[in-house]
This record gives sequence, C-alpha cells and structure tokens, in this order.
Amino acid sequence: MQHLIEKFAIEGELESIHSFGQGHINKTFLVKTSKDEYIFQFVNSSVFPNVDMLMNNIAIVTEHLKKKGERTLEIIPTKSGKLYEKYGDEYFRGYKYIGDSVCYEKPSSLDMVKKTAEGFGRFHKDLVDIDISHIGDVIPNFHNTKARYETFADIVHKNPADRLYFCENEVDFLLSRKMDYSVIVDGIQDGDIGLRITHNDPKINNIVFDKDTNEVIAVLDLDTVMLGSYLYDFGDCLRSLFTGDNEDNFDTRKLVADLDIYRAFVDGYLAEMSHSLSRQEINLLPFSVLLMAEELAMRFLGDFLNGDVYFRVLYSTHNLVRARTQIALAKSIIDRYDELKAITLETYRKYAN
Ligand code: ADP
Ligand code: GN1
Ligand code: MG
Repeated sequence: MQHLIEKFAIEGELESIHSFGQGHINKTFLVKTSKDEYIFQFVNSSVFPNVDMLMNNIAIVTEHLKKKGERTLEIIPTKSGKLYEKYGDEYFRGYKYIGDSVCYEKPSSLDMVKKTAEGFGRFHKDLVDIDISHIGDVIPNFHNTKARYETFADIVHKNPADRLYFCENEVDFLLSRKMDYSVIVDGIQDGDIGLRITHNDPKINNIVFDKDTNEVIAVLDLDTVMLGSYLYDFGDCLRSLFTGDNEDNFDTRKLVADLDIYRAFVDGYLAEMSHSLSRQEINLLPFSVLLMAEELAMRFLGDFLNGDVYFRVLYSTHNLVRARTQIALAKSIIDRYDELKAITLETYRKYAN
C-alpha cells in the first residue's frame, strides 16, 4: 500500500496507515504523513464497475459544491494527474482528510437528526442547477424498485443457494407489497416527480460534523451520486436513522418508526427544501421511507438467497437478519402511516408561507 500511496500527490513523508470507517462496500484507510492526513480507499469494483465514470461524477459534483461555497471532498490526484490508480482488479483513490471532524454511526439527539436532514437538504438544493449532461449512471436502476422487485422475484424463483426454506414468511411479505414498488418509478415517468441529482446513500455516517460545534461540515461518500428522486434520499436516510446501529440486530421487537425522529428529520429537510418539492413529492414523503425499507429488505434477502455475493457478511444468516430488520421497520411504518402523514403536512404548512 505504501508503494500505491506514493503514486499520489501527497505532501510530506508517509507516517502511518490505519483501517478506518464501517462501510459495507469500500475499504477505507486513514493515512498520515509528516504534513497532512488523507483518506485512501479501494473502491469495490464489483459494485462499481465503471470507476472512471464514478470518479468523473465526483469531480464534477465537488467542483460545483465548492463554487457554492460548501466544504466537500477534495480528490488527491496521482502524480501523473489521474483521479485514481488501478491496482490489479482494484481501484485506489485518495481524498484530503476533513480534519477536526467527527462521524457518527447513529444520532445521539433529535438535534443531530435535524442537522443530518438539513445537510442532505442543502446538498439537494446546492445541486439543483448542476449541469447533468456529464454525470453518468454509475449503478443503473439503483433505486428502481420495480426492477429490484423483478430481480428479487427471479432469485426467489431460482432459489440458487437453496436457502428459501429459511425465509418463506419474509419473502411472502415482500412479494405481497408489489403495489408499492411502481409508485415513484411511475411518478418519475409521468413527470409528477422530478429526476434530480441525488446522493443515493444518504446515511448519517456519510456526513462529517464539526467536532466542537457539531454543525454539519460536509456530505461524504459521493460514489452513488447520480440522477434519482429526492424521495429516495429522504426515505433512505430516515430508514437508516430509524434502525440506527440496529440494522444487524437480532431483536427487532423494539424497532419502530419513531415519531420524534421523523418530526425532527422532516423539519430539517423542509427547512431547506419545502419550496423545491412538488405537491406529489410532499405527499409521498412518508411513503418513501416505507418504500426504501422494502427495497433494502429485497436487496438483503435477495443477497441471502443468492449466497451472499454483494454485501459484506460476517456469518451465514447476516443478510437474513438485516432483511428482517427492514421488514420490521416497514411494518411499523404501515402501522403509523396516518401519524407520519399528519406530521408531514403540519411541518409543510410551517414552511410553506
Ligand atoms: P463506504 O462507501 O464504505 O461507506 P465512505 O466513503 O463513506 O465509505 O468512508 C467510510 C468512512 O470514512 C466515513 O463514514 C467517514 O467516517 C470516513 N471518511 C471518508 N472520507 C473522509 C474524509 N475525506 N474526511 C474525513 N473522514 C472521511
Ligand atoms: C450500502 O456503503 P454503505 O455501507 O453505506 C449500500 C446502500 C445500503 C447500505 C445498507 C452502493 O451502503 O445502498 O443502503 O449498504 N450501498 C451500495 O447498510 O449498494
Ligand atoms: Mg459510507
């Protein structure tokens, strides 16, 4: 790795390399030199086959954010000016480490939930006028839930790893929600829902906060930035805030769609975005959380049935446990749907004038 890192335009002498962060996809390292600190990552090339397109997207988006006065990721090019270095089958890239920052796996207060929502809301707002003509589709159909359903139903039918026996109830639940999967995809096709540049992996651990003031410094993990719907980011972020670090937990009985978390998030998001959303998008905010929980449940369960080829797993039923968490959350959202809707409209009215 030392040899690889020295191909990049870093300043100072290399002092240490440590494994860093807890993502499911990339391998991340904190690298210290005598002068500065950096983040280096092996980009998972089976998840992201077109690293050229991915790095190009990040370069365009970070340039745009910088022009808006935001702090953002700063790519460290190689000494020969490339945005990444190929190493065997893997791709290696570097960023400046955003110092005096802290990153959380889950929120410790409602204020932090609100700030997370404002952070992603501002990210959406800043990118509303970006030129999209050079931004590529890094993972086609990433949040196309209709397509996710077709893939899932096909895996269930083929049962490739012979594991269907372990999860028949979970499969039945997800297949029974088919009516949900076309709502946003069809809305985009009909033009009721805008196609925008979105983050597509909007978790609290993809934001860095100031270690002293706890204000949002920057949005990270821009690998999946591409065209999508604001609803995907809204729903996916809340989905992950509801599960916190219980995504891998065996005990789903206590998992609920917490109304205070929802209220704080909607408040933060609409503070930035209330004037940029259509009526249809506002109405679908609570639905988007349900949809993202169902979509991720299909992805985890599909991967379990496939024999664990996508998400990094630590034991053989890991993806099944993760899918059960998302299903428990989806059921709680269905139970509390009227309350979530009321909170959405009440908050919207607060910002609409
Ligand atoms: P993954 O795709 O695997 O989630 P991330 O790009 O999110 O990888 O990086 C993993 C973690 O590393 C982040 O959650 C964050 O804590 C930290 N991190 C990544 N880039 C930076 C950076 N430039 N400055 C500070 N911390 C960073
Ligand atoms: C993956 O990289 P990470 O761990 O933040 C996944 C997301 C899922 C998440 C579930 C590119 O995100 O879509 O929501 O796991 N990212 C990709 O924990 O598939
Ligand atoms: Mg991440």
